[in-house]
Amino acid sequence: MAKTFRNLIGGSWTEPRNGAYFENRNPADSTDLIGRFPDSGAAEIEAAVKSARRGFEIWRRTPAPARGDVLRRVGDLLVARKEKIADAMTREMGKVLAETRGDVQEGIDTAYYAATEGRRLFGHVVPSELRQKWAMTYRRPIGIAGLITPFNFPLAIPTWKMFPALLCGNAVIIKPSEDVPHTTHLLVEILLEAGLPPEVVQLVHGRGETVGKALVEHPGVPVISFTGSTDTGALIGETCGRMHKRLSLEMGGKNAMIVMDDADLDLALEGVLWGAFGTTGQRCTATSRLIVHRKVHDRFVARVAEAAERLRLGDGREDKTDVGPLIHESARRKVEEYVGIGQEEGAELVTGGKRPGGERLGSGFFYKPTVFAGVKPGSRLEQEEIFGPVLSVVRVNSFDEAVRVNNDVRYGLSSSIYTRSADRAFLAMQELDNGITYVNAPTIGAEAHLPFGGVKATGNGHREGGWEVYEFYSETKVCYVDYSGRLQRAQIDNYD
Ligand code: UN1
Repeated sequence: MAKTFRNLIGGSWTEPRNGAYFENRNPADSTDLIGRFPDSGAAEIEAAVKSARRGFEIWRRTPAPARGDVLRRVGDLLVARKEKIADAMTREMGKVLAETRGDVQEGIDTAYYAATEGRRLFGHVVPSELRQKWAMTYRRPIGIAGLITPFNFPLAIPTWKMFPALLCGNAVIIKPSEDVPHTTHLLVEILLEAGLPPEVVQLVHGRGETVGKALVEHPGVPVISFTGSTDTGALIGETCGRMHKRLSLEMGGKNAMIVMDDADLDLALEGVLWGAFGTTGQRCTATSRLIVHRKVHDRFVARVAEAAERLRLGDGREDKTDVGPLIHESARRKVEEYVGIGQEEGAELVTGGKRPGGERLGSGFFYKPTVFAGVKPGSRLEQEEIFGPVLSVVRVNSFDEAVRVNNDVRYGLSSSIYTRSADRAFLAMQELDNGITYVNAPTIGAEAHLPFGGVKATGNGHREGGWEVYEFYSETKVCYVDYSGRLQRAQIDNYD
């Protein structure tokens, strides 16, 4: 019998008031039921906010280094359970074990970074324009942070949001994707074990349209952080704008790798396979477009297609597997729809473009790694996010044209260029209109201690990771202390 899981509200594991549950199944084998999770309603958000308020009053007064100590213990527990969590993550999400181990490692890195930030969280001391007066700033927590996370990085993304929010002294309510509730459950168990006061974290399972919406619309939740689609992000943005909430959005991508005529093609080949088909293409940073210089185009595309055909599909927990399944049937249908669109638009299907045959993969949501060549700039295949194992190749005549094609999409998360020319590499860093540019590496592989995010329809100006995210989860407070014993009027008394 599969286990029935609960929400964490008010420091204890509670059942949803409506008594409703949804099933969580293995995308590599949909007959494998992992568990049943609460299909909560707005009532759970109401209760979670009440509890988080109490948690916040305790936590905001806990010194930041002590908050950091809790996160250090969280990091230690993640290290100890890395293998167990990676296995559970692959079972519920499908990507291969090497990748889910990396996903846990990203959480570990984020925990240890947050732990040390507890002893920094710097403010400034600034000279005052007046005598015997100090001016300074410090960082204050904001209140309750509502966190809505996607399926593709089931551990790393919740940690990107939770750990900095907690380190800054906020209480959190997390609503993970209903496709990967188990991994967040395991993470929240660790937070409690590490000594986080129970009401500081609330875990509410359920659907975006109900629980996510209630969280975003609740007046008691002043901070929202969302990773997911640009359409949903726009809706959340409208609500948060109206309610004056602080909001961080991390949304879609249509990332390109540029391969110039002087590139190391062996290196670029490895890079594009990892960038396009790692996580079955389900990363916001996935290499979805390959922009190739005409001088190397034909031979490079032939090699990509041949190598893509050799990738072995399967259960991510088996050693031989290169590429796991898509997250669910509707994700696979979306991929099929785009393959159809590509063909209608006249792109050339070089490899893939179908479900694998045979019984071995029959009960999972697998799709063959797919490569389209002759993709036209401006076509839907070239412009729209697919979130699956589909690579669109665009042929270009020059560096300038490559840059133009890269930039001419609504998204702007990551980009990559393979070249041996230092001049071109630097020019690319300057001209490519994205939040992240890689030189001689694919569009994926962000590290936890650097800011992460994109421009245009990918984000709203905030960054996760690194040092910048601590600004998002805290408020700057300015303090002036006048020890002159008399009224000193700024802008007036010092210019008599
Ligand atoms: C995402 O796809 O949502 O750079 C995050 C990477 C990972 C994070 C991706 N470290 O691909």
